Amino acid sequence: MNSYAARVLDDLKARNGWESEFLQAVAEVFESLSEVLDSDSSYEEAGILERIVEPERVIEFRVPWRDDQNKPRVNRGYRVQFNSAIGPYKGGLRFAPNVTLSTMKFLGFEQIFKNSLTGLPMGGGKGGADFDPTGKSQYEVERFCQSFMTELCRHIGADTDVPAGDLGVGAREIGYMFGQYKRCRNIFEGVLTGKGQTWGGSIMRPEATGFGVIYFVREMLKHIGQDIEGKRIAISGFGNVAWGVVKKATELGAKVVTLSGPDGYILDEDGFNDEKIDYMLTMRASGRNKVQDYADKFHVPFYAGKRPWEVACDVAIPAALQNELNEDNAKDLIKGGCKMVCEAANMPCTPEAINAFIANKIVYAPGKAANAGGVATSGLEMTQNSIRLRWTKEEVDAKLLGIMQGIHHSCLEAAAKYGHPGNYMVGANVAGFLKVATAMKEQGHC
Ligand code: 2IT
Repeated sequence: MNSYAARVLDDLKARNGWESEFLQAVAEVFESLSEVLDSDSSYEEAGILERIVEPERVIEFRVPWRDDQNKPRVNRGYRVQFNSAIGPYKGGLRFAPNVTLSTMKFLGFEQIFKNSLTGLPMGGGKGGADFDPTGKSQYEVERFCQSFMTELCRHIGADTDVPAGDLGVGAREIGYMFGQYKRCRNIFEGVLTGKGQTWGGSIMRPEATGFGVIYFVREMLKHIGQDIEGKRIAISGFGNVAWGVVKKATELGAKVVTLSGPDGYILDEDGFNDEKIDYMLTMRASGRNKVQDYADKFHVPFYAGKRPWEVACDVAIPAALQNELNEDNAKDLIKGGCKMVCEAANMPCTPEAINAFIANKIVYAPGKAANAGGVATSGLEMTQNSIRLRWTKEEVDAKLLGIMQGIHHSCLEAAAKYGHPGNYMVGANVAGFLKVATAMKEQGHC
């Protein structure tokens, strides 16, 4: 690692030692920046790294609500407004029991570079709460969302900070939060993305993350002279991102054979059809968080407590959680003949797993490049809200495809220019960083 980057990282470790996910995300980016920093001292002179690891603002707040038994409950809410050098803060809200400030900071940090890669004017932010939606009633979720937004509404706005969904936050939660924002602020504006289709939401936003991932996979395959048709794909998760991945992969003639949940994974050798794809939505809406329901319904094998990476595949797409795919899983994939790993979740592969892929010449794409189609389409939703127009499916899809092809090109170009041809991780980190760092330098020491 470049000595300036190493110094800033050591200092961060000394001060933020317990924020392990955040430190992991920073270390990966800094590692990738070696050649950039070695060849140009202006980043150090402008103190870019010290500033870029420090969120512009962190908001942490109490979220009091009552459950269906009228029992008082309290959760911890967050919004990390990380970097606004190239646009208003933009990024999702995650409701999950394991959310900590470290989770929010790692996701917010990743979002800076991801949003930069889309080419759209969006800064980086992330938020959420340690609220567990599993088993909660619709009314509990509604009361929680209203309480959460009662505080958050004073910190966000269409030109300040535009949240969206993430794990545990879908169209229903965005609806409850938008309604509460409007009551509190008396403004109807594009303050959240992933809105309903009749009140400002962009067509295709629900599918966009997964579609974008498959567009990216197709570009990577094209680059090595291959076609996506006929490819056997193993994926993890069964939520919004996995749903979009399965839908587009199936449409393009690939065969997805797995899904996973906290309870284990299912193996469906027949691949997916419309009924099975729609059933993913039913499983998600049930709030049970169990993928075994799929196995029971379609009579396919279920492997309790296991990960899907032991299944032979051509392409693996982790679409669930950070650090869900470790070195042992990576070795299983390599043994099973996997040739490409494309991250649909944020930071799902551990650093050891990534090293194993690169050492074994597996084509590996980081989430900040491959899953940027979601936030990119959020950016398109913001544009439509600003111009008070609604684009057609064809218009949005064409723009999404163009953005994913643009990201693929930027990654390869930056990787080649800085001495790591074909390395999508280095390429994504460098290309994402350069745009933000240039803006920060031009805007002075702020
Ligand atoms: O991780 C992500 O990029 C998201 N959760 C989507 C963020 C957004 O603002 O659409």
